[in-house]
Amino acid sequence: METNDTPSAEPAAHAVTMDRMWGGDAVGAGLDSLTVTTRLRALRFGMFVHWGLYSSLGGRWKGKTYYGIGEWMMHSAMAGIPVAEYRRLASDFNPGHFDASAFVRLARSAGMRYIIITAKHHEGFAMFGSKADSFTIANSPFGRDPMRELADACRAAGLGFGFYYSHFQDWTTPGGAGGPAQDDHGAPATFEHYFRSKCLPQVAEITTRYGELSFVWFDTPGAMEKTYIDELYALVRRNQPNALVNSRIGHGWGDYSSEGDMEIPQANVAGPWEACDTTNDSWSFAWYDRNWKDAREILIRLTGAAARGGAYLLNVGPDPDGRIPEAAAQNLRDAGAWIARHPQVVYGTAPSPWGHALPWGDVTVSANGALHLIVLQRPASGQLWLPGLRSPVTCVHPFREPGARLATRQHGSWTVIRLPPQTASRDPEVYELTVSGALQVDPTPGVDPLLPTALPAAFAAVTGAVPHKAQWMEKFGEWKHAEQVGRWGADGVACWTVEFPVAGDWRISVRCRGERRLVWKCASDEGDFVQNQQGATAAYAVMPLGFLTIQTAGRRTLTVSLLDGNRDSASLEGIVVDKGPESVDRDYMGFRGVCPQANI
Ligand code: FHN
Repeated sequence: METNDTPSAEPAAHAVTMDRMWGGDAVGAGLDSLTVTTRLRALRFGMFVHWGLYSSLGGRWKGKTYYGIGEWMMHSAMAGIPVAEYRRLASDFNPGHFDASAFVRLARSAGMRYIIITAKHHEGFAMFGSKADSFTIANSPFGRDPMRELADACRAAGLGFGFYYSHFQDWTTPGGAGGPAQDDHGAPATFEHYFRSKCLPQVAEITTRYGELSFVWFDTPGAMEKTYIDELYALVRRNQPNALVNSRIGHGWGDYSSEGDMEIPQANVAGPWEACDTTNDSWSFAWYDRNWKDAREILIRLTGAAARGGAYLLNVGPDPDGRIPEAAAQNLRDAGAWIARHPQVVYGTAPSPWGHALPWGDVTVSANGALHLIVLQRPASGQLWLPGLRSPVTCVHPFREPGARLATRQHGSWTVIRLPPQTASRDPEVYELTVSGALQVDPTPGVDPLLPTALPAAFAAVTGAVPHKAQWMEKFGEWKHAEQVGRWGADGVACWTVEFPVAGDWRISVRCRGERRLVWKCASDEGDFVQNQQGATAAYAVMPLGFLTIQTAGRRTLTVSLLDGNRDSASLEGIVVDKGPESVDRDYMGFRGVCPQANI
């Protein structure tokens, strides 16, 4: 993995490298896709645990703090710890406060239905005793088999259980990717040798010793040849006929796809998939990292994943004593309390028929066809504008008060719902809406009259410029993703088809980055346009262009072009449409792959 601190609109080398490292997200060969989708949606929320020797370092080596994902401490991109010195850490590894039942209790109270833990990460240290290698927890002062303790505790509590295993990268084993190029006798080390002597035997160990597994989670297949992956997948399938294998095994194998790290997609994703995410900014424990996602953010991201059709695997990093940091635990418990009050909104639901988040929140669908409107940002007026619902509404009520029917009215193609008075709680509100007959929705994005509406680049028709997912790190290994349009030709345009509920003046802002100054123009299909010059920096920011007059409500197109500025640096992540000062937040984001309001 390469670092790149400079965001660029270009398909940066490191991003290409990382896509290759992740092995792509297409799965073509594996268990039946529909069955896997149903299983993942029923589970929906899982606990990821990054725990290894690196946890004892916690982001610090020889008194110096290294910022970034802590499990990479050994790597030259972080502290660059020599192999022999790193291996010696095992003789002090003693996370004596590890308590598997506490992990399981936390997962359950968070509403998580499965746990996946690192059996071996890129450092090469096995968190289980292994006949294939001596660099294991069995040879540490700790001496216990925490994998067995956790597997047993999960089974007793009815949670799914699975292992993460780094099959390609192994930095301390000769022949492993990133590992020593010579063996202990000075002979050249081959990947073939590492694969046969360590990877395969260890995967055999974890898939035969711990009972039935729900998951085997591989990571960063990188340049591994297909024959190795074929063999590995076959081994897992033989030993664990029902375990789900993620797409990061590589070469299109796997039963479901893993999205990029820390990424909730903006549009519904077909087929079975899972997002993996962090509770702070690092997967493993980092002493300084208190940038916790609070319960609300966790719920926004979880419901965002559910509304896009996927599962959400949220990580915790045990501290040097083997305990999950209390701040993360408390946020998880708080999120779990909300989930316990709204289980039908989360588990087993189908994705939003709109295919994307709405300006005020998101939608999941129950098996009986009821819509759950998850309100993350309540309009001050208490009116919720729902675009494009074509089926007649039979009833809308607060999720937990079936008897309290809410008034609705129709405004063109919009259904307007009068919400009950606001409570003091910041928790997402949920309303259940039922329709008569089959559910029919026009997914065309609607411009909300009361809230800023983000129109992400991912939903634009683009010509003369290049739509591309930019990926970059802010701290080492902390990935950011942006569906954006770059490489703007002189004739380049990004065009959105949208529904305007009312005529009038609408402010148009661009969310962009680039160098120096950029001149953007936004035109409507009615002929009005607004253009303006704005400063651009390396970070995405929302820049207002001005007010555009929409003469006739209804279906309109908005077309954005770049009139002047450095065309190679210009990157457009989308536009924001709002009514002006009453609904303005200049820092309005809306493009982070979660609900637009997440960052207001
Ligand atoms: O390199 C690893 C990283 O340490 C972490 O395990 C994440 C989790 O998805 N996977 C790899 C990077 O994508």
